[in-house]
Amino acid sequence: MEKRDRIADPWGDRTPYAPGDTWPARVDSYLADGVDPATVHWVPSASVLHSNGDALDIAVRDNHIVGVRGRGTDRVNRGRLGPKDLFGWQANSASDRLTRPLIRVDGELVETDWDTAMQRVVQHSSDLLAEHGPSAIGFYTSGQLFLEEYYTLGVIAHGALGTNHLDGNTRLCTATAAAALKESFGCDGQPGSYTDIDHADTIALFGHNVAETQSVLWSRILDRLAGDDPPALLCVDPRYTRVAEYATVHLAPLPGTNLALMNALLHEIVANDWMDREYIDTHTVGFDRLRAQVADYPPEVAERICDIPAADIRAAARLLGSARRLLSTVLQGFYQSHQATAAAVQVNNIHLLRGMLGRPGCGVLQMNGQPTAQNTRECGADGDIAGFRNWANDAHIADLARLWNLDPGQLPHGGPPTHVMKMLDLAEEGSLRMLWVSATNPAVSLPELARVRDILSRAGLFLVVQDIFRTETAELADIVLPAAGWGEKTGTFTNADRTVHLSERAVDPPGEARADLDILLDYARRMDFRDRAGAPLPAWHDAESAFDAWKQCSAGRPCDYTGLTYEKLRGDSGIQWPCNATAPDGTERLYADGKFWSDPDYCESYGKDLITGTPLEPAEYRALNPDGKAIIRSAGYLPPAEQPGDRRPFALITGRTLYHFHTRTKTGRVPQLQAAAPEVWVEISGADAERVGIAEGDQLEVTTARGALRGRARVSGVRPGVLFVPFHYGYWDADGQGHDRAANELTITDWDPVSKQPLFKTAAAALRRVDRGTGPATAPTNTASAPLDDTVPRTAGGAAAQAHSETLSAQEAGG
Ligand SMILES: Nc1nc2c(c(=O)[nH]1)N[C@H]1C(S)=C(S)[C@@H](COP(=O)(O)OP(=O)(O)OC[C@H]3O[C@@H](n4cnc5c(=O)[nH]c(N)nc54)[C@H](O)[C@@H]3O)O[C@H]1N2
Ligand SMILES: Nc1nc2c(c(=O)[nH]1)N[C@H]1C(S)=C(S)[C@@H](COP(=O)(O)OP(=O)(O)OC[C@H]3O[C@@H](n4cnc5c(=O)[nH]c(N)nc54)[C@H](O)[C@@H]3O)O[C@H]1N2
Ligand SMILES: [Mo]
Repeated sequence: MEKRDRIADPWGDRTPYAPGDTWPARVDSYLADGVDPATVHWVPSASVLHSNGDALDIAVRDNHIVGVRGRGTDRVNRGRLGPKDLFGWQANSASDRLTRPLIRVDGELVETDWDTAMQRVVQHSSDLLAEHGPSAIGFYTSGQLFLEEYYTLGVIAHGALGTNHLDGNTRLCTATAAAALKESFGCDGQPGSYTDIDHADTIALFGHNVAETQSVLWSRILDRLAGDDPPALLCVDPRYTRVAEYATVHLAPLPGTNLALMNALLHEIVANDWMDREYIDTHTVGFDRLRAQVADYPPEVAERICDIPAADIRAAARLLGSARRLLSTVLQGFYQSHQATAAAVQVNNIHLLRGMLGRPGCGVLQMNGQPTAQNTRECGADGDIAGFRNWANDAHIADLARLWNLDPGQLPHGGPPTHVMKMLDLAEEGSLRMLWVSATNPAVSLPELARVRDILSRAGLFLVVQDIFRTETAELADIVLPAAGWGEKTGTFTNADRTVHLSERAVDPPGEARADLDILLDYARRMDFRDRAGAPLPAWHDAESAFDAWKQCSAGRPCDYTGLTYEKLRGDSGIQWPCNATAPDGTERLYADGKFWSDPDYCESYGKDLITGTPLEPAEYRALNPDGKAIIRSAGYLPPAEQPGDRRPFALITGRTLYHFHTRTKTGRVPQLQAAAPEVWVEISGADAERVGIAEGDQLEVTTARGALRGRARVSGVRPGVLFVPFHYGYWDADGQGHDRAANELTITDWDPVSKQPLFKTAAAALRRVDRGTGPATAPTNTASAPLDDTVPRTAGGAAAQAHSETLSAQEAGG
C-alpha cells in the first residue's frame, strides 16, 4: 500500500495501459485518523460530488461514517477516488447540520417540530390551490438527490398537483447536454461510454476541464497518455488547464465564440472530405444544409472571431479528421457560453459526418456535472417529462396519465415545463406564490444575485427550503426542512455514461433530519393526493417501492430500467441503462446499429430552431425526419449580446476548481479541501497584468453591469483579454463571517434560447486594483489556476491529506 498526499497529488500514481486493454485497478482509500480498518464495516455507494459516478464504499463504525474506499471491480473508476471523494464525506458530520425544521416567526427563523412545519406547507399549498390553482406553486430541485426522489417529485408536481412549474438546477448544468442530444438524436441519452477512453486514438475536450471536474476520468486519460500508443488530445478552453498542458493541440478561443470555431472545424472536415458518406446517407438528415452553412466559415473567418491562429484551427481539424477512433466530451465551456446548444450540437455533427458512434473508442459524451443530473432528466423533474416522453405528443401524455391513473387533462402540457429563470420572472410578477427549493442553493448559484435575493425574499412568495445546511438560500426561507444526506438514505443514481449505482443508507441522519423521499411522501399524504380510483398517489412508501414504480414508467422508453433491481445493483459494478430483457447486463454504447430514438412517434423532442429556440411543430418534424434518423442541425455564429468594450474591457468567465464543490456547503466544511482553496481569486493573464500594472496577490475589484466583487489576483495562463473567477464562494464561510465575493453578483440574466441554460461564461467586466498585495493569492497551484510566478508556495495537504492506494492484479479486480 502506497501513501500519497492527495491534495498535492490529486490524480495519484500512473497505471499505464495500451489501447484496447482493460484499465488497471487501483483502490484508493482514506480512513479518519486512528481508525483501524478491522473495526469498520463497508456500505456500498458512489461519489456524490461530481457526475463521474465513481463507485465507493462507505466505512462505518458506531453509526458514524469514518472513511471511504474505491471499488476495484467497478467499471467506472476501477477503485480510484478523487480528492473530493476521499475527504468530502466529513461534511456529513459537521456540527452545524440542520437537525430540526425551522419556521419564520416575526422575521426570525426559529426551530419547530415536523408537524407544525409540514402543516404550514400543506395549509399554504391548499389555500393557493383553492384561490389561484396549481400554477401558483413551483418546485426547484437538484441534480444531487436520488432517482426515487425525483420521480416522486415529478408525480407530485406534474401529476397530483398538475403544475407545469417544476425545474432542476440541472437547468444551470446539463440542460444544454440534454438539448444537444435531443436536437441530434431526437432523445436524451449519452451515446458514448467511459470505456471509449480505453480505445480512442483521439480525445477532444470541448470546454471541459476534466482534470479538475472529473478527476478520476482524467486519471484514466493520463494512464492512456502514459501507456503504449497514446491518444492525441485536443483541448478547447481559454484557460491553460491541465488538459491544455497535455494537449496535442490547444485552442483558446475568446469566450462566447465556440460556434464560429465549430463551424470552421466542420468547414475543414467537409472541405477535405474527411467524411463517411455512406453513414451520412444511410443514417442522417440535414447534411446539405450544414455543408452550405459551414462554407461561410473557412479558418480565417474563425481566426478573426475567436482570436486564434487559422493554422491552429487547421491543425485541430486535421486531428479530428484523421482520427480513426474519436471520443469527444463537451461541458460547461460550451453549455454556459453564448450559443450553447448550437455549438454543442456541432460536436455531435463531427461524429455523424465521420460515422463515429456506437463503436469502441467512437463516442460523444455530452457530459453531466452533478452526480444525479441524468436522473433529474429521466424522471422529468427538470423541465422534461418522465421517461423521456415528449410533452408535445398527446399520446405520450396519455400514456403517463394511464400509468399514474389520472385524467390526461390533469397533466399540464400546454407548453414546455417552466424553466427556473422563467419561474423567477413569474415570482417577480407575483403569479408564482410558492416555491419549494430542494438540494440547491440558488442564492449563490443563480445569475445576478442581487435580483435573485430580491425575488426570493419577496413577501408574496412563500419559500420552502429543504437542505442539509442553513445556506444563503435557507436564510431567505419561510420554512426550512432538514434533510438526510448522502450516506444517510437509500436510493439509486445514474452518472454521465448511464451507469446506475445503488447508494445504501450507511448511518442515521442527525437529529430529526429526514430523507427527501420521506418528506415528499409525507407531503403527498398530508395533501391527500389520490388517483382516479381513489388510491393514494404516489402509491409507494419507500425507496425500493419507488424504484419499482419508476421501472414501470421507464419500460419501453430509452432509459429502460426494467432489467435492474436493487439486488442486482448490489453486485460488483454499476450497470448502464438501457437494461431490460434484451440487454440484461446493460448497454455499453447507444446507436451501435445506426438506429436512433428519433422516430416522430417515439422521440422525446421535435427539436427547436437553434437560433431562436422556437419549437418545431410536429408536422414540421415529421417532414424533416420521417424515418427517425439522426438530425444534422446547423446554425450561423452571432456575436454575444454583451461584449468587452471601452468601459468593460475584459471577457469574464466563471467556473470551478478541483477542491471545491459548487457553493461549498460541503467542501467548505472539510478541512483538507477548504485549506487547499480558502478564498476567492481573480485570474488574469501575464500580458494583461503587465499592461495594467497588476501583480500576483494584489487586491482587485471586478465590476460588471450587475455588481462587483473583490478578490486577490492570480496571474495565470488564462488567455489575454479574459478574467476567470471561481463561483464557489458565497456569503457563508466556516469562519462565521459574511463576505461579498460571489461570482454570480457579476453574471447576467440571460440564457441560451434553446436549452434556457444561463450564460455563466459570457460577460463584460472592468477591473481595478484596490490594494497592493502582501503575498500571493491562495488559489491552488497544481490546477488551471497555477501561477506564472513559480516562487508561489505549492498547494499541499500535509499529514492530514495522506490517503492509501493499492494497485490490484487483473484477477483481484475481476478485470
Ligand atoms: N472539482 C469540482 N468538480 C466538479 C464540480 C465542482 O463544483 N467542483 N461540479 C460538477 C458539475 S455540477 C459540473 S456542471 C461540472 C463542470 O465541469 P467543467 O465544465 O469542466 O467546469 P467549469 O470550470 O465550469 O468549465 C470548464 C471550462 O470552460 C472554460 N470556458 C469558459 N468559457 C468558455 C468558452 O466560451 N468556450 C470554451 N471553449 N471554454 C470556455 C473554462 O475556462 C473552464 O476551464 O463539474 C462537476 N465536477
Ligand atoms: N457563475 C457560475 N454559476 C454557476 C455555475 C458556474 O459555472 N458559474 N455552474 C452552475 C452549475 S453547472 C451548477 S450544477 C449549479 C450548482 O449550484 P447549487 O445546486 O446551488 O450548488 P450546491 O452547492 O451543490 O447546492 C446543493 C445544495 O443541496 C444541499 N444538499 C446536499 N445534499 C442534499 C440532500 O441529500 N438533500 C437535500 N435536501 N439537500 C442536500 C447542499 O447543502 C446545498 O445547499 O451552479 C450553477 N451556477
Ligand atoms: Mo453542474
